[in-house]
Amino acid sequence: MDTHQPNEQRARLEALYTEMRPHSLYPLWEVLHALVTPTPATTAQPWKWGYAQARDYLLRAGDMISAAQAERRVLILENPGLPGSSAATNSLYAGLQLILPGEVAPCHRHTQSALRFVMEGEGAHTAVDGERAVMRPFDLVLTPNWQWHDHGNDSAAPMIWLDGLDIPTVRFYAASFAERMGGEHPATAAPGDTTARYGRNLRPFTGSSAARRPQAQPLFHYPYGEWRESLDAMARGEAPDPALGHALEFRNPADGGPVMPTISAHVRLLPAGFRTTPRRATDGTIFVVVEGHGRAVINGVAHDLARRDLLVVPSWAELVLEAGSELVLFGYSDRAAQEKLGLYRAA
Ligand code: 1HN
Repeated sequence: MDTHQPNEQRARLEALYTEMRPHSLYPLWEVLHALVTPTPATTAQPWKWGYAQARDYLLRAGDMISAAQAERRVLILENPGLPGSSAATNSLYAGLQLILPGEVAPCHRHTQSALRFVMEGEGAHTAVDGERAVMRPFDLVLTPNWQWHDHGNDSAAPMIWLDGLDIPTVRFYAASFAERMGGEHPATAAPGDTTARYGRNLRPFTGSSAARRPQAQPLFHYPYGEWRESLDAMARGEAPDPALGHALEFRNPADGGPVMPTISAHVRLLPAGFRTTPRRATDGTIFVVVEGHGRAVINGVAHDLARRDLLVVPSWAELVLEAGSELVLFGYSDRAAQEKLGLYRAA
């Protein structure tokens, strides 16, 4: 509103506000510009978590509390600009989960959609509705909305992965439901069965992907070996996109769209020495450095990137990526949801 008001008008308005407040009534004209901003406004901050430090705290927690006791032994990567929210961006959550040899993270399901991106370790598994995905470094594994899931580590080493969930989104809609089964889901299919049926541009001749898994999200394991090879082929075949480098999105084979209704995931490769042009997008993004080193310059502030570091780039922050060596990144965001809602923009 026009802030040049006579003192007398101001005093009368303030008196009116004071009278209305107990009745839960407020003047829009005092807040309109803060509600409807010309460009995205968020208190979320750009932030980088060094992997070595986070890993050290996580392993220390591993000495103090079991996976069974904790239900999930996870360190939340909370955005310093969203304190108390357990959120990395306005809509998404990120955490680092540790599962030690012999442990089981008990079976449960919830309306939050989740992805796992393996940081280290090999041979532990996530079971989705009783089908195991045996996980290797930098594999992507999905546990879509309302699917039973448990984790176990039959290997001899600790296993750590990044959890990405749409917890703040589900909280926004007040649509959280959860159920606990405990223990491990009884086996329903051999490990790799879904990948064999849906992961190679095939599908069963009869039936639909929804018959296999609700909401037509059959595939839940995207191995590193496969996506890395695709990225490499792309990098050999053409010049990088100036703003993105070489980028590939993970897709749901049932509809060709993003991997889950609320979360999109992608990988990108920047050749050594490559520097992107500045780019902004409305989808705040959480990145993992899979290979190489370099820098992310976010709103003009540089963050050094080393292998396995984690980075959050909030909505509409200007991002420039610089590859010191060949740089490979994994990223996830709420682009999937924003596109459905007609909100997504990039510039
Ligand atoms: C969850 O189910 C997992 O299944 C990890 O591993 C982290 C954070 C909040 C709510 C549910 C998991 C989670 C979670």
